[in-house]
Amino acid sequence: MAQSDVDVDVVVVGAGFAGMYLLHELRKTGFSHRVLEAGDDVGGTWYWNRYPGARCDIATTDYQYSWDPELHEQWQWSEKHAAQPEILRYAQFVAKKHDLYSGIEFNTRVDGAQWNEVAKRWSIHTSTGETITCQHYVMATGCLSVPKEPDIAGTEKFTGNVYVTGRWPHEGVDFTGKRVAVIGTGSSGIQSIPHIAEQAKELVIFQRTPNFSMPAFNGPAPQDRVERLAADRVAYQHEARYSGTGVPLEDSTVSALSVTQEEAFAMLEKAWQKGELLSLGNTFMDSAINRKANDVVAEFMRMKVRSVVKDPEVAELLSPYKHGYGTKRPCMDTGYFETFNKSHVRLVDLNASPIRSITETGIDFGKESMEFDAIVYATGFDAMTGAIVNANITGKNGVTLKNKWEHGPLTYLGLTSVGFPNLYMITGPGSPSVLSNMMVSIEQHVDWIRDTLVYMREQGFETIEPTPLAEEGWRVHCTDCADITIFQEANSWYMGANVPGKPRVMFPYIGGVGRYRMACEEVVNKGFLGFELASSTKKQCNDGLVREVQPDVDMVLDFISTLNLPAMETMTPTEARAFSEASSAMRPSGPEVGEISDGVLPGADGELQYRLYRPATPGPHPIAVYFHGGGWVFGSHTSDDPLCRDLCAQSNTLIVSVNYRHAPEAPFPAAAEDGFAALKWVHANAGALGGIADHIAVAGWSAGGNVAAVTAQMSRDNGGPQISGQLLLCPVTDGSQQHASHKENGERFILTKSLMEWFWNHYATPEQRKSPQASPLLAASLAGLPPTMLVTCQFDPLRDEGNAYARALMQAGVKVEHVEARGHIHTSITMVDMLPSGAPHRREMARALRGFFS
Ligand code: N01
Repeated sequence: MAQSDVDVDVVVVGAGFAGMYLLHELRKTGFSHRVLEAGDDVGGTWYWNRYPGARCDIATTDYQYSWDPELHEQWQWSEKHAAQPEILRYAQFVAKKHDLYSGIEFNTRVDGAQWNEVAKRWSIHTSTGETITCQHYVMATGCLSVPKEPDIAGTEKFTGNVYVTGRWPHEGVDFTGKRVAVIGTGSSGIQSIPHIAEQAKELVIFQRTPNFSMPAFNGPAPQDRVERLAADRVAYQHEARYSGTGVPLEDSTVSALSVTQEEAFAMLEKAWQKGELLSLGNTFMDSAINRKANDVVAEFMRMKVRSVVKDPEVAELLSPYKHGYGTKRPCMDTGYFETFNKSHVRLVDLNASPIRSITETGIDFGKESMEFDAIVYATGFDAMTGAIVNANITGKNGVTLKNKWEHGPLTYLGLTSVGFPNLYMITGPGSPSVLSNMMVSIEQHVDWIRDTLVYMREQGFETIEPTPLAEEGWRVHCTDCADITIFQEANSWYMGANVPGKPRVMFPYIGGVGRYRMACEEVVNKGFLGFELASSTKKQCNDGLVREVQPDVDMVLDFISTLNLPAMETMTPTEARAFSEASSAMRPSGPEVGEISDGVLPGADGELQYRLYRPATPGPHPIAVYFHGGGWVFGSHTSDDPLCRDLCAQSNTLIVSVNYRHAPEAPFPAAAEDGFAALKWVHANAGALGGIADHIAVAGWSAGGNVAAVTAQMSRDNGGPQISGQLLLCPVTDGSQQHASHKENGERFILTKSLMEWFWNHYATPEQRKSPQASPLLAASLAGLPPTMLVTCQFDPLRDEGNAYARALMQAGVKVEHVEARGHIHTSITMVDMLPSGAPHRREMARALRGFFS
């Protein structure tokens, strides 16, 4: 270890809002510390970003500290969206009030840090030549603090004035009478361009990607927020902390696809008039997850551009088409689009006329060369990871964070990383950070770090480090969250796409501030789940995963739990049927298919209704005889309508959904016998139905999966009809209900252990359940059954009996494709157009169905 000049409990890098608050908390809790800051004042991002027009996009009611209630009385904001000088003054005011200046070393950079595994301490090397050792090392370096190197040829040649928005001269810049080029139209460009245009003689804006921007309508803070805050500050802040973005907003429950464009635009206009960054994205529940829903918002925004910009060609160039609204950080402006109506302002579309080179005197682009007195680079940042990996951090076994993160940042909770004990990142990658009100996220991280340090001190632990399992689980969860959105379609800095060579992953956590906070709380409440805490004499490690259920499924479960619905097993079958029908009526209908028609077919004991879903393509088509879910007690030929449509549309298969008889009126073996009767009838009438008789499969979900599996066995045992495959989604296969998943997943996941018991009690006696026609897993032999696609869900009570059936089929020589749907529950894959995470599995099911007939 390098010779240490001083040893402290904690070293903090950065004196922005995160470092300042942490310093305050370290003093309060009595940890020795050093706080190092590269700049010569507090303020972080607001210290560096002094370009004209720089403002915060989050309203001042929300973008302020909550930890010192006196501040709210002592500091009055002048505007709804404060400008950079005022925010910097606020930071200075807080620093003076709490005597923070005395605890910060300015003009001090950190050159590198190494973990010493023997001493269990970090060695920090500073630009002042000092080496500090410490137990805990905190990077409070901000998410957008390292400007991106301009990746444009010839930048070094220009002899005029060069400015970078993120490193603006403190004394300001006067562009009066100057020919100015601005490269970049993100938030920094969009905010600064109107101001530069006011002074410059000539202004040329080089745009690679147009951005969505709305006017800030700056003025006094919004009255409704001011009043809510004044009425009950604590409640307001609590709401912010558990909200989606760190700003109290009611989540929309309206789908953009459920209203006409006129209605949608009226709703968006209302949001627009508010002049709040999050209002437009929050108008519809699905604009972040559904491309078509997003298009509604995007078109509204383009309409707004057209209404301001007089030249239609320029308006078109300023209108984003290639990325969805919100998938790149949307902007707030004051007069941005109006600027393009000025005669001395020109827009250059870099897609049509790329920059060939910066020259000594200007810029060569397309077929032109232009001379400039100044070039402004508003080209963005090496976001989220730049400041951390550039700090030369070396953890255990000489591994650097830069190397470890070569293919994307790996963190647990965005706070810590395996191999780097006692290293903490405030608003690091994998935390909501830039997708949230930073003040709320900063405070949460500082509180978490403070409480963890106090806990370790009280318990006598020297080190804390996440486990590989927990870190990988968090990576998977972050990816799951991103996968259900359309964010990954955009070449945004959220995805690392703005920096050449940076891995393309979603850097911030997109699951929401409140859900993230609950995950952090859960980790702590479960004895630091996924962390190893250790000292020379003891160790504590409750290894595990904090978020395993798919994020959209989790949201639905949370929503359902707020409804306090009665348990179905407390109802009579008639009540349960009515309840089930009423719930189904609220679902999205599923995709269009060629034709839907209803009919009747002869069952084992009387007529059965069926619904036929025909693909839009010319027939004849292969056929799947489908059996619905509902525990043999409820459901019908129409109750799995969205799933049947989806299967039909995606697999190009004719689906015949059969309404078999239900228990308790028609108990075992009625459903099984009806299943087999329906199969025989469909086979005999395949041609008339528009299908192909020797291309028939059976399919079903839940109890319907049971009926399908039993039907396949009956056709094998009774000389046909020959079937090409069976598609079983979460099937009931074993009436013993002794599998571990019944207990493990017996509560909270919609299908409960007790509901499953209720179903069985209505359908079959304990003795009858031993029959393979009730429990297909118990068949003497499974040999000779058709190729099978079997899907089981991780959080389904029926998971293990489905898994057992898949294994048994394989052992019997049946060709089986078994999908174990991670993070899913019994019902989630059937929830078409509601739960995006189920879509890939439905695609797999449709592919398998097609495959049965090839
Ligand atoms: O950076 P950006 P920013 N040739 O990356 C273009 C926060 N912020 O500094 O989109 C030509 O968004 C690039 O084009 P493209 C906020 O979170 C907040 O403006 O990559 N052009 C883009 O147009 C924000 O999102 C506030 O195709 C090049 C622009 O430069 C984040 O900081 C204020 C190029 C960069 O936009 C970053 O904003 C300001 C090249 N080689 C910032 N390279 C407030 O709260 C890049 N571009 C108000």
